[in-house]
Amino acid sequence: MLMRFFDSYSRGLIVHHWDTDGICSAGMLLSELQEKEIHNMSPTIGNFYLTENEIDEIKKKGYEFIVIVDICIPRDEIIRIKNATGAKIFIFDHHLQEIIKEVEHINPISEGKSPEMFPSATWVLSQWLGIDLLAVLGAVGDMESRIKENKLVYPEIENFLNSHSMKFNDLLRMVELIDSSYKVMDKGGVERAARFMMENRDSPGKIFRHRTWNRNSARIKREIERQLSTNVIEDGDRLMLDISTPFNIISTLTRRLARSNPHKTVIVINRGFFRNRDQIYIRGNNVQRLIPIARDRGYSAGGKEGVVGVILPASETDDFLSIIKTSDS
Ligand SMILES: [Mn+2]
Repeated sequence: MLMRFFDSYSRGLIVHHWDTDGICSAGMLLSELQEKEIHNMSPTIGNFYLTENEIDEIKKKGYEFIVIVDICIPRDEIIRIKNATGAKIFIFDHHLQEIIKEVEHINPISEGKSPEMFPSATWVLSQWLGIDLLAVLGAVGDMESRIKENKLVYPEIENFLNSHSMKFNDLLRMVELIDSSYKVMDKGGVERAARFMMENRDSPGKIFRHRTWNRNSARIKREIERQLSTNVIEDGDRLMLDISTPFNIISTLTRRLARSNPHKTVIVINRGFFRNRDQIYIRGNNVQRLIPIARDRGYSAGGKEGVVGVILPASETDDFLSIIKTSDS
């Protein structure tokens, strides 16, 4: 076994992100830990923590260890999981977070390595497990076509493509299919995907033909096109898309609009995703300034490279939108 971390344990749980990188990371670990009894789960889609009920369920199962992969759970929550379950906790991640000393925390980015070296959690795992289809898909899932500009990692992806007679577009299509479960909010589908990817890492044809993922992906595409063609409103330098959809497509919609309107600020509001809360995504120049404004108001807000996401009480959405509009600098 390559990963000595788990030698002394026989029963464990993998907790993974719901996107392609998380699913493929879980698939890599499942494959590596095949001789052990391993279960896998995703947090409730949208939550970067485990709920009280989820922790209770885990406690009942009596796992010896828990591996948390590709999901950046705040330190306090990690300690809570550790104390409540009594399990040995391992974290493999590539999101910037201070090292949590009370657990086995493996994160090269937190140790100062460049994000370019580790574009995905699968790439962190590949240090021990090698570069296979799952490792490659994780990197393409998180970076999309921008991975082509990564001079450290892309040559290895090209090697993989050449030796497997595959094209980059094949990888993009697989990512679209694997991501389709969380976009239609199918948590069970996300969890089954990890094992499916482990079993089919050498059969891309089976991935392309996955029935449910193809159906999901067609539904998502239709919904995205429908929203883009009917609901976009121009408002000076801004593009607004105010929608109500149960699908998890707000980041895709925001990115699509920004790509075709690079000089505008794009604001997408989804009022149909959570019961009493709304989602807002904003792309444009200087949008980071909105993060402290949102947090001061008690909202959950975060972002990276010209994009900000906010989750806020539905009753305050219109108020916050007018603040966004008047705080333009
Ligand atoms: Mn990731």
